[in-house]
Amino acid sequence: MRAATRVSCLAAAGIRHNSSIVDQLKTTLVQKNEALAPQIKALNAKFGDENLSTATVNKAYSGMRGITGLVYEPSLLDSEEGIRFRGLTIPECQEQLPKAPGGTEPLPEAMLWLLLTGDVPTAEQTAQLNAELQKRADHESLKLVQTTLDALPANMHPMTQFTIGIMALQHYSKFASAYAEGKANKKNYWELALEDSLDCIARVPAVGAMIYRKITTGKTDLAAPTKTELDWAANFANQMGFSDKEFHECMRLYLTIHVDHEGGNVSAHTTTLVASTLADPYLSFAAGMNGLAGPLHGLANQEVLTYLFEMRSKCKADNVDMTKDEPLQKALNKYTWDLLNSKRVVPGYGHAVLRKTDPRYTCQRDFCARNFPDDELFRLVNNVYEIMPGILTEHGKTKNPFPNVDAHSGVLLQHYGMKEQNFYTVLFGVSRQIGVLSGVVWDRLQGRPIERPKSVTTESLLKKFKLEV
Ligand code: CMX
Repeated sequence: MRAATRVSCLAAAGIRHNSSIVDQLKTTLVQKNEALAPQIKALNAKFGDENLSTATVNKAYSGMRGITGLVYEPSLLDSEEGIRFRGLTIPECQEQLPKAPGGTEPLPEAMLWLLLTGDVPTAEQTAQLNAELQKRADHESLKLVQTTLDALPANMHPMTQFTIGIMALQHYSKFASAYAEGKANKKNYWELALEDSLDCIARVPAVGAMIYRKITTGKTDLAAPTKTELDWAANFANQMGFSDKEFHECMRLYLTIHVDHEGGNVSAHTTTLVASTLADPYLSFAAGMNGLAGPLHGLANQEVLTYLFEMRSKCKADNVDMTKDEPLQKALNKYTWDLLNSKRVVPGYGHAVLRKTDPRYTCQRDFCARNFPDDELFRLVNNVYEIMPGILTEHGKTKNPFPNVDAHSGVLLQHYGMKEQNFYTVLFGVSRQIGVLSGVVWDRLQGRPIERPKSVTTESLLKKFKLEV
């Protein structure tokens, strides 16, 4: 699509902006899509009937595990080496993506550019994108969010408040209003999706911060105004009331590594599935966040803290010397078997796709080792790591006895004084929007249809295989 045609597409929908960085982003997306389109056409023409995987009866009854049935551009998960964001591993992202002045961790807004375009942005592009997000964050929709959050019960789970907050932002969806006015069409869906996605990514940190303020102070007022010289993650931390520079660096890492985990996980798949109905990005993202709120998915990071605190208080009750590895590991071994024998899962361990220690776990572990090696909770997590793969292997159920991202994130947050563990999944969600909304933009760019896989009943299968039991 030529630039002039592109501009007229959005203007026809009544949306104008004057931002050179958004123009640059859109031009890059158009170019990338134009380069990919003939390859997708060739793939479908030459290999359209090839099998990517087989859907067996067993897989149909097991959460479709092992069925490859989706194309999702922003990231790809390998069961052994973990996630790659547009081809880059986490250490490569840490090395190549622009950082805050004096910092060592990548900036999440740089990750946004990478996931959308497939290119590592320059420091200048990253700074301009941050400025663009700041401009979009200053918006009346946040007043509606605040009024809405103020009306909710103080003890409502933060993830419930989060999805309600996102739904309040939806009232201002450019995609939805252009569609309702008959101004959206196949040519501009992606641009409208991008406009909404940028607005959403700009405003959602304030939604998260209001919720954090509400659960910690009883008021939804933000702790600090946006500072133009600060990046997206540091401003978010400030809005919640955290001004410690080391915590800002921790947030940059946290918000970068939680962005995406390819397309089949519940939050990404739900978001893209709902968006395939041409529901706008807010509706789609809010749906994905309801999935993230499940204890087998994002809520596991909250559950990990409950598990660790349970282990710690049992150790204290039994006078276990927690400074010595051997007695500590012996005690953890016993408590964990009690938990498994009571048919509960060990949160933070296992994964539907990964078969090795999650590199997102490893980079958080490295951050702790660099910044607070003697932290008591960090020691506890390390000791759990020493014994858990052995226990879960002996238990014999889980296909992956190694830790996932959620096994470590709480330790970081606890160390810097963010003690409210039931808030942690909101942080995960603030990050996850960057990946899943990039996926939505690409789905609309590629003109994907509504998703509609086929289901069967057990009765129909019994008939199909002529089985009488
Ligand atoms: N503790 C105890 N049992 C476990 C286990 C764990 N950590 N992980 C898996 N299992 C059990 C499963 O419950 C299942 O048991 P049943 O056969 O009795 O149903 C069996 O092992 C086989 O499961 P699997 O094929 O290895 O794992 P799944 O793909 O079905 O599930 C996951 C993956 C993550 C839901 C699971 O490992 C789990 O429940 N882990 C704990 C929760 C957690 O950490 N979730 C966060 C994942 C990362 C994220 O999405 O944020």
